[in-house]
Amino acid sequence: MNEKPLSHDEIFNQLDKFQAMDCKYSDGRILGSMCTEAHPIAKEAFFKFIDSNLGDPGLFKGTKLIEDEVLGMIGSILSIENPAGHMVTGGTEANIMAIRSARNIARDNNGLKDGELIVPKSAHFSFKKAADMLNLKLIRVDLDENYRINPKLVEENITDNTVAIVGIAGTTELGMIDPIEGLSEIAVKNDIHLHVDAAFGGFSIPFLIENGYDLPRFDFSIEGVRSITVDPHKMGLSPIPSGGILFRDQSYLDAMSVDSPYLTIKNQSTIVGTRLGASSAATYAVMKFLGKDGYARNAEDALEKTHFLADNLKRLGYELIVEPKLNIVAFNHPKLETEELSNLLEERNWKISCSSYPKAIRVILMNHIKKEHLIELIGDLEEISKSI
Ligand code: 0PR
Repeated sequence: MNEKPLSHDEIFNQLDKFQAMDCKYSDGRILGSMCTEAHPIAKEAFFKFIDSNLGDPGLFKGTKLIEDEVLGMIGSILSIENPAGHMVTGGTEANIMAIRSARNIARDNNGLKDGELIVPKSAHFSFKKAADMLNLKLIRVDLDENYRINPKLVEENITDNTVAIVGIAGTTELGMIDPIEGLSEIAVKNDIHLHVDAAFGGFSIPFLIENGYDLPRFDFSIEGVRSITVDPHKMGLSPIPSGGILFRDQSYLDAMSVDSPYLTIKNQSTIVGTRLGASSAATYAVMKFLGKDGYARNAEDALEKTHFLADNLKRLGYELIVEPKLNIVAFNHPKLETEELSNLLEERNWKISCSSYPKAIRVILMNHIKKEHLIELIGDLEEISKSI
């Protein structure tokens, strides 16, 4: 560390050099990110609340009210009036909280020791972390031909040790929506916690359904759903870190609360102690600013770009893994290994992400990818295809 203080300009010159090495969303080259540039009003609100700490909410009563309002607004799009929950750092923390609550309830009510967690093969790796941290055996269930979990296989895997079943509304790799109603029937019959990971789809599916799109429901209107993850820092256009975890009622938070004697509240259920108020303020601002109409438009624009890309890929002879349901397109070229195609695109300066199951190039049509970027991408894909 430097002995003598540096000036503001010196410091920012240094920081600028680092920042120049980063990819920029606005270049339209980042094809595999679920995060995007936050909405300007969300950034403004974020900085306004940069010092507020929801870890000690008695000191930041107004910010705590903002968090509650945000949860209420998210609840209103997920068919629940008074959800319990928290704004957290993202989908990982939200998923860990949901599974921790389910595990604690199974442990406290049934004396459970060797818990098991059932997830679809398509589940995000955050559930591996949850299983590891919570000492649960992870049971990964096979998918159907449309890459969704098969509720029958889930039922076959239930044992006395099952603490929770997970369904996904917008899978990380392909954007598929699991049959949550089917999972709910099984969860209710067996009295098991059903958690829905809507980290990606939570800020698009409800608005698309309301606008007449034929997509399955996944929310609290389904009896067995006890908790839902929704990430404002993905399709919600809020800055990183903004995640959300909603539970059906307060008992799920109580199941994992610990005493926090010297704080202004006497117990705490979040994993993180000191935590941002800024994320809640930012999410509040962008949700109010866009309203349901704004989010519906955002989701529909993303789908429109998705179909534009998918149609052109087919025209050029590329093969889609599956017809997109949300704004993710996964594809291969019939004559190239995924890795070869990925390298050819990387050579042309595209920032590529590949899915693992099945192997494919995966493009997430977030806000920062505009039609003009897609036209350029399609041009490169056409050249590649002609050169083989
Ligand atoms: N659940 C689902 C369905 C997800 O897709 C993700 C992340 C998570 C949970 C975990 O969320 P956090 O990362 O907020 O904890 N999905 C993306 C992924 O891992 C995140 C991402 C975002 C990856 C931007 C790359 C990137 O550039 O693929």
